[in-house]
Amino acid sequence: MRYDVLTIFPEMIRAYLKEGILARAAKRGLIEVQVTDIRAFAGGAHKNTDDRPFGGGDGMVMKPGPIYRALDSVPRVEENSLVLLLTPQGKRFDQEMAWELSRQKQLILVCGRYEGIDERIRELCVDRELSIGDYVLSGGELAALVLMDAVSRLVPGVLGGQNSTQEDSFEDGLLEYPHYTRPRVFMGREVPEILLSGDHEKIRQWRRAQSLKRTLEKRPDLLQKAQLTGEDGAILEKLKEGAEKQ
Ligand code: 6GU
Repeated sequence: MRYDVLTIFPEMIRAYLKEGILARAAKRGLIEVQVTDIRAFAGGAHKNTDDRPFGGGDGMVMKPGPIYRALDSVPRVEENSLVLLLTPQGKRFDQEMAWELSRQKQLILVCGRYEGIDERIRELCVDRELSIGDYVLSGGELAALVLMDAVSRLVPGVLGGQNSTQEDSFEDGLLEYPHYTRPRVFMGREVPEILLSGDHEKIRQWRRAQSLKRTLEKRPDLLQKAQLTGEDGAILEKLKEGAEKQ
């Protein structure tokens, strides 16, 4: 996977990629991140990348020229490599979209700043607009990093264990079960007995039930879309009965 990130704050992107899973993935050649400084494509003595809005009003708008030329400078791995604009107006990014994007060879991410970017860039150059949630960030940089993180961990080989993504929250539409490591007793609190039993089938059942319980308690909205088995349904019924009795 190759990412090209267009931004007026290249160091914001580079800083996050210096450490952690993404840094390791880049070192191993599983992902490549090229950061393009939009300002390098701005004209004039001041290299302005923004200007006042036609029609008046507060705030500044990112000029189309620098972004257009920056996009033009990005080598396309495929003829139809996706150009994504990060904006709160975009479609909400989720795990399903992360999987879909992880199958691309190249993602070109345009980080908007200020009040927005000139509409003609959206019309001429952008394939899709994405948002990471219903709140306003000062720019698309954090959103681009969120997207690259979520997508990269789905690229084959980026995570150590092959199964590590399958058990993640949201992969089957449920939240993850609780995790424990040593010591067996911490501040007087013991690790659930069953996890020490060595009975893998029992452990699997306990974890599944915990996932269902947590999802019911914390994110009942997720249960509508979750992939549930008959066994899951029975567990949920019991959990709901228990809740009614209390
Ligand atoms: Cl992608 N950009 C900005 N500026 N704010 C956001 C966002 C993106 N997603 C949520 N809020």
